[in-house]
Amino acid sequence: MTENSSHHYIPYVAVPLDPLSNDAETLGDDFQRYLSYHLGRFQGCQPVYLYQALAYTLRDRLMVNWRKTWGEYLQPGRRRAYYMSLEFLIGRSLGNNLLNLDICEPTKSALLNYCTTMEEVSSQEPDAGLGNGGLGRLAACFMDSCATLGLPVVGYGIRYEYGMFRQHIEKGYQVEDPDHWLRDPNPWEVERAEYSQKVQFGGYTEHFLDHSGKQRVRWVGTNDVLAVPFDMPISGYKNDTVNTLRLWKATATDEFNLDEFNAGSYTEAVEAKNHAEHISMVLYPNDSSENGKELRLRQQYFLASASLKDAIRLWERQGNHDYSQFAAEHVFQMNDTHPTIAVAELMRILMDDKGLGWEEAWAITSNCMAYTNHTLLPEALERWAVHLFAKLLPRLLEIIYEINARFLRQVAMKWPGDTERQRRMSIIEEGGSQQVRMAWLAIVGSFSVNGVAALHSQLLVDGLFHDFYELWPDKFNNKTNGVTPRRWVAHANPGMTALISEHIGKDWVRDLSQLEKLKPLAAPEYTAFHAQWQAVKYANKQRLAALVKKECGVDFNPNALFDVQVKRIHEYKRQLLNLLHVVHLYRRIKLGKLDNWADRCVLIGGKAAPGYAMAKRIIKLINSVAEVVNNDPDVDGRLKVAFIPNYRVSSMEIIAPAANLSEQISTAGKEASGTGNMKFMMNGALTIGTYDGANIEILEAVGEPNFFLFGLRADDVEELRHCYRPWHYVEQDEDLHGVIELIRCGHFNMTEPGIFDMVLDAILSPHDPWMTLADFRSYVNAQEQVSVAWQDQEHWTRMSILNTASSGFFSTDRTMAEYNREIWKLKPGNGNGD
Ligand code: HBZ
Repeated sequence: MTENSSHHYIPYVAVPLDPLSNDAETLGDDFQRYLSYHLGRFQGCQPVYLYQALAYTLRDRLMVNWRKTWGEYLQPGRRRAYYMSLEFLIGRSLGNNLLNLDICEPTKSALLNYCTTMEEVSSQEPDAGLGNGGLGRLAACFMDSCATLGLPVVGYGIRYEYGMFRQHIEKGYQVEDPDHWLRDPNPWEVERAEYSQKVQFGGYTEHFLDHSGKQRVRWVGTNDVLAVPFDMPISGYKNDTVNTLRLWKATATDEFNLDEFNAGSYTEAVEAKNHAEHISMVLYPNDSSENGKELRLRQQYFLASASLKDAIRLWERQGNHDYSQFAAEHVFQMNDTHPTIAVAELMRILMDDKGLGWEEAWAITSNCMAYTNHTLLPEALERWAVHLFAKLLPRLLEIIYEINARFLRQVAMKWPGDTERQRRMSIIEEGGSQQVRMAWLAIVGSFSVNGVAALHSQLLVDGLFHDFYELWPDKFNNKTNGVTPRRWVAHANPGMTALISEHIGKDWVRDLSQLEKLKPLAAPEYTAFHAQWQAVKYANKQRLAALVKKECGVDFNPNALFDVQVKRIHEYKRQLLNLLHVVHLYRRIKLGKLDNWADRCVLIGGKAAPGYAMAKRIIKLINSVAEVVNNDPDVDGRLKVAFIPNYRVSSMEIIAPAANLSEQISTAGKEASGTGNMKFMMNGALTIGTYDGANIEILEAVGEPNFFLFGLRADDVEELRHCYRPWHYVEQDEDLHGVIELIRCGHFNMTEPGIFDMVLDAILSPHDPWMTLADFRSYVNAQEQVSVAWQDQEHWTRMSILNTASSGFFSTDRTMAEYNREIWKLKPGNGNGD
């Protein structure tokens, strides 16, 4: 059903919605009503229904403000931003909404009658795993902060039926299981079929003269798919604001089916429905390389097209038709290149559907698109084969060619005769088979291009984007990432939250810079505060230890140093370097070299892309080392190693508050920003890290004495590349030699000989782009400083407090305020962003 289809609207007098009471009794009544009248559960039921009943009870409490917030944002002339992202890694919503609505306490007491706990109920909620890693989680944190700041920002994404795969470990190997997270109804979403949009694929174009003699184009003979929006409420923190995340589900259009029905092909018609629904069936699980699959391009265009049409619908519904005002009232922030086909799609809509000329359409498009880059890795830069475009999106390809032709004329004017530069800057890459360079399309079509940490943004303009920077220096800017302190501190770490609030008040949750006020409390004389700080961390470690026991069967002693690396498994993130250190510690135990020893529990977690063989083998190596170390009687509890399966948002909520040491050890210049580093810092972990991504800004904020820095810098890495000789390090370093030999001789894979040769070969190759062995010595030395520092618990605690106290900058409230000040320029609503 589309808005202008034959289904008509029934006007009715909107009933004023009264806010619902939030006392324990009313909450309990509503909860009970949902349980029995809506879900049909009477005496005794599985806890999942308690979760659902509670979620509906909370959703009711968001409705009044949801409606009010929409109303405010839809006022005529009000400028809005749309965050377009193929990924929103939301995790669970229950705990977060309870916090934001400020009804944790009455809800807890309402649940008392049901012989259950809040933990049990909230653990029933499946993670909304609609993302791979940092990029998707960042989008979710951004949504939270925009709501809290009252910024009129709508998120547009895809409602994948299957989110990020679930990982389990069999005999040490990763096994992927489908994540059918929507098997049970999702109580948070509201389907709005009346706002469905049609998205075209395939077909061909016809050029014709319209009645006024103007050249026009129509795209015909297409297979259309219907995009149906499902809205999720995004609550602001105690500010009566509820923003919207609109996720599109693909279904077959009625028209599509109708032809088939008429031809008597009932089953084919149903098949067509199936085919259409494939578009939103599954999230692609690659976090750093493109697979070039047609379905992925379909997803990208599906999102871009449906979202732009929806934004235009909203605007026209307010009575707007004068497109000269469109750019003044809209900004589309593109999360990486994934949705950048939006540049060409907006051109198409403005010209073909709205009848605007090229110049006018281009002025609008290039003034309302903005692009965020999240990676410098060449294998992650999206390119699409021209032939695929020609088949799937013929009209879009024509437009991209025209954008490119006009752009290259501009390049030729600025640098006459520089054909090499034209070749480099062309949106169409020539060569064996032509490719569309999506990042170039994004840059050419946007008024703002940003990186996600200071170093990353600098490297972009010095390297990859240099030609474009020379042409348009003012387009490029930095927006250092952040994380939301609501989920990552107030919700995940209630013990620390209460302790902080007791000393500096509660306002820090919405103004994280206030954590600075903790700094004086790090002074040696505040021993009672330090003891409380330690006690909170200890309790969090007990909670994590219980999880590790349950998931991995490994005993973690909460008195030991908890040394944690959780993130996607990738060679550039160097889980291998961590592992070489673990093996080094193991050898030290075996050799009796126990000077400055600190007992450690090393926790590693993360998913490997299913097609990334090396990453999968690294997981196997971690598990194999863990098996040997944990079962060797000589180790005697001094060292424990565990790989936590199925690492996801909800596991991080247990892990971050319990970490003592945060491993951020990527090859310098390769991690665009990192955001896990910020979650750990806020929760009082110390960082061991390279001079990379946002680590640099973390180091500057907390000061060198409170950070364990090691390794090559980005420019060292590039210099060394020409003359990298990994064997040189092995020969010069007895410890490294011993570690490599211990792995090589099969100590960790007695029953599966040779399986780790590929891993060793990779790090021993002079072409190893990640230069793991170059940083080994410096890393081991930094780890020794960690162990020494850990011996002095009082000093460690002071450093831990200083890390939390210095983490204010890394709130996405700050990040969003910067996007708004420098890119979006929106007027905040009734949040606290005024
Ligand atoms: O984005 C990450 C960066 O690696 C990390 O450094 C940064 O902090 C974070 C937020 O800015 N990038 C990703 O997470 N990228 C992906 O997940 C991805 C997903 C699909 C792709 C390519 C990359 O096709």
